[in-house]
Amino acid sequence: MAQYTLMKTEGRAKRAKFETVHGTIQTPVFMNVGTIGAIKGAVSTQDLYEIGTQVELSNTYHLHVRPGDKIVKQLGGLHKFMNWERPILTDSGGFQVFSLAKLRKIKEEGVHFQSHIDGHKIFMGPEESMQIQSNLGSTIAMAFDECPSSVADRDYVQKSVERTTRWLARCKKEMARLNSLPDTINKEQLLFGINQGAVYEDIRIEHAKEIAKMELDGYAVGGLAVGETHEEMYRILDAVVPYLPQDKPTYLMGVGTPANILEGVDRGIDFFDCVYPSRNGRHGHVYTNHGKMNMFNAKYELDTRPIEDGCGCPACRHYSRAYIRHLLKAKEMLGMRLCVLHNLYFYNHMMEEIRDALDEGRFAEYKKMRLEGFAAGEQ
Ligand code: PRF
Ligand code: ZN
Repeated sequence: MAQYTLMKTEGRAKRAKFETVHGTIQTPVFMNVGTIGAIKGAVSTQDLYEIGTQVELSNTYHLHVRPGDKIVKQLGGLHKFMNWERPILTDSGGFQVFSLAKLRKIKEEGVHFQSHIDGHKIFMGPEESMQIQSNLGSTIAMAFDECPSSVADRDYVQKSVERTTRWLARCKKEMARLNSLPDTINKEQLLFGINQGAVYEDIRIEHAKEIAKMELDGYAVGGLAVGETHEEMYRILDAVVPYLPQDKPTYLMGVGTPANILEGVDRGIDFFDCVYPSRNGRHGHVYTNHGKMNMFNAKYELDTRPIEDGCGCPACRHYSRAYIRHLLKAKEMLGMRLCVLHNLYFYNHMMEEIRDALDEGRFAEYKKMRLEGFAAGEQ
């Protein structure tokens, strides 16, 4: 069983450690997104060790469709397959089915849909999602949920959330069964529940109270960063996080910008994940202490400085802005790769600074300094 130890608080912000069978996670943490079992942009697991990644995140749905979770199990599980020894969190497939798959039909038993790769019919419910995640052998499995649209009406959201609660009970039961089987890869697999309820505070709070009773290993807030404003997202977090168990990790799914993360930490979130650093990096957009830079910009043509002075990432330690711009313009893969490495390092490093600030009781000051820096704009 995993052990969550709260080491320090500042307001609602938490500084903790989460001990798992694949090692200890220091929180607050930013998980690096490798949907198919690799971070997009030609980033290897050796790179991840070098840039300080603590947790890798992959997706149930994608790995089920290709190469197939049974294949991954035959190869010894996802850790062995991708040669990564630290914790892995797998998302349940719920969200991806809703955002990617074609022709989906939601029923009490689960979701019928078509693969986004070749259109073949797939059914996924709570049990199937748990079975796939068990085959992958991830450290943390996410519950199978429905993420209603941010503009869904109240009646729909209420019914959807009630179904998500019933699905969670089925996930818990199925995981207990799978963890007790002799050939299960990770018999200590953990389960995080997911709070939903769109922008309706009362539905969210009611749901949080329900899932808090279920004694899960951690609690996520899902259904945010799906089109609502940042202010609405912060309002929901202010309302709901206090109802999630304080002695368990909290996870804000799919969030977000560096500023969103600082605000999330301030509201009691331990885990974050987002495609922004890798996706933006692939487009030549890089994060700095003074906002984002577009590396395609002509003003970097003769710029011999690194992306950011003093940055310890592999791109900044060895290459100039001028060279990276040239690579990007020539569509050379190394250009993308260097921007992705810089961005992931930037996020991982910011989390380390956040943890240090919390340790030393100066998070409020750190947050203020960071937000002012980001607002300064492109240099
Ligand atoms: N549910 C699941 N995964 C998710 C989300 C969700 O609501 C989100 C919402 N931002 C991102 N990833 N299962
Ligand atoms: Zn850098």
